[in-house]
Amino acid sequence: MTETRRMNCERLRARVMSAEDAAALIASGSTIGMSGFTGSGYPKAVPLALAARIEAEHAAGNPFGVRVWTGASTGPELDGALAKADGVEFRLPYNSDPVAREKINRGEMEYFDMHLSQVAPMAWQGFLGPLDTAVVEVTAVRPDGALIPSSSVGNNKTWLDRAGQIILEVNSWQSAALEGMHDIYYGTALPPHRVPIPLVRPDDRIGEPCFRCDLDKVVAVVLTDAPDRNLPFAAPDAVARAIAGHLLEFFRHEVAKGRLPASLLPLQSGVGNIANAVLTGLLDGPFDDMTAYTEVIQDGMLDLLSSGKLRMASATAFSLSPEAALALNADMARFRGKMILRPQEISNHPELIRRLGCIAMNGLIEADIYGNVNSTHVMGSRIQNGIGGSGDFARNAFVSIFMTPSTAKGGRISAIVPQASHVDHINQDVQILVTEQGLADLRGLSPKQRAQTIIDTCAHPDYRPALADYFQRAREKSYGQHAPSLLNEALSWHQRFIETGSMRTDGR
Ligand code: 0RQ
Repeated sequence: MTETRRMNCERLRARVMSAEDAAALIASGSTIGMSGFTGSGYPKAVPLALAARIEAEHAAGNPFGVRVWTGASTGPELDGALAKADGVEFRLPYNSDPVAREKINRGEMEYFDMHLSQVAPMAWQGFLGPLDTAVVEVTAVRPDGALIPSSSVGNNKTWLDRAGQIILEVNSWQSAALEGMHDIYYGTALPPHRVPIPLVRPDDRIGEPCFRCDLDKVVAVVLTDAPDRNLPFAAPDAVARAIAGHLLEFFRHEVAKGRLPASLLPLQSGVGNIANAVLTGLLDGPFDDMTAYTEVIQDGMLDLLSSGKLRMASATAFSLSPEAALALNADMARFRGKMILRPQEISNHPELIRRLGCIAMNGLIEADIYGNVNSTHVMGSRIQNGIGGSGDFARNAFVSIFMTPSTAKGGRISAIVPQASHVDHINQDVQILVTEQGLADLRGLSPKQRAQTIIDTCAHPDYRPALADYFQRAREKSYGQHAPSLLNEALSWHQRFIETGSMRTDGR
């Protein structure tokens, strides 16, 4: 049941309307900045109503499409519904919806995959064009019109400030106890007026608990009561546990060497099951009083907060399984003092990541023997999700870790390849590479040393001989000897999968 008591602003009461009426205020061809980040805090009613409207317009023979900007991934009611309706002409900055992914890979939707820290600055710099409408989910509207943010902050501050008109969804499913958890920083400016961001510890609060909002721009308020639709995490399997084990051993080693403090440094953990498994592994590790300065708070991070091992977590959104989201909602008041949600330009800010010395841990699709990482494009051309925040963190971290199972697709593909078919993270930004086979510390190694270490430590034993053979021949025949490569052969390694469905050479 929707709660009108979440909408406390007298001035906006006259703007309360149905999602259908609100969607009717969006023109074809317009650019919409929507809330939403990794399945949290996205609008749930207006995008569905807009999708229905688009379908009706198409059925009547009228073209209708919109350009959609968000924080990151959203949910089926937004990306899924709009993609199904063939309503999205252009999308940025991150997508993990399967329907939208298909459209993008069929060439039916344009997609600008970008660093998440750069979305708000680029919007302000005017590089992305005008923003017509903001559609933003909030937890409540205060009497003075200030907006209490929802389960993600993302780019909402920027959308509210930049958009010509604003549509609010006030979602009473979100816990009222979210009030006070957010820290919205209004001190960013464009060059040459930029100043240092006054954040020196992950738990520093430098902003305000609410979004400011020009009430004259609010054209509609839609009341909803709908859950965030996050995906469940798989229980850590043997591969995930082995990766977590190697990482814990590495952290112990670095603490013993005096290169990391006993409470480690602020953790950043990427998306997916492996990242979540590593957090779960830290529950049993010897590290206490840890902090997180990251993008998303996953189930594993909540468990660490509950156990007391993690003192606090700063992020821009929750990325929880449905069960964990319900449990958190029921217990939000207990967690509120231990979590801060910030705009993504702050959660992912290079200046802050470098200053705090984050430990970045991200997944990958493939890494080559020199440590270049492909996070986004299967076989170099098919987008999976996007670079997300992995580049913001990898380039600026105290130590940049990438982790992956050593094979994909039931062992038919090696995650370690002679030459990455697409590069998101250059080898200079990849310091530690870890698979279930082992952990390669690449810091201070030349390309040839890196190649030997990665083949020996990270590659699956089934693929080691082929990689070692390639590396040997590359050293004999390469044009240059700094990072030996045989260009035709490196590419045919991938071609083999496309032609036979397997990278294996033994026919299995
Ligand atoms: O395909 O779904 O068809 O089975 O890729 O792979 O194993 O489920 O891995 O969920 O950990 O995601 C890099 C995609 C890994 C993720 C990536 C296929 C595999 C499967 C997914 P199916 P898994 P994960 C901050 C951090 C970029 C954004 C980022 C990601 C599918 O980590 O999106 O880091 N990273 N953000 O079968 C062919 C290979 C493959 C392969 C995997 N070598 N060849 N297919 N797959 N490896 C957070 C944010 O920014 C929001």
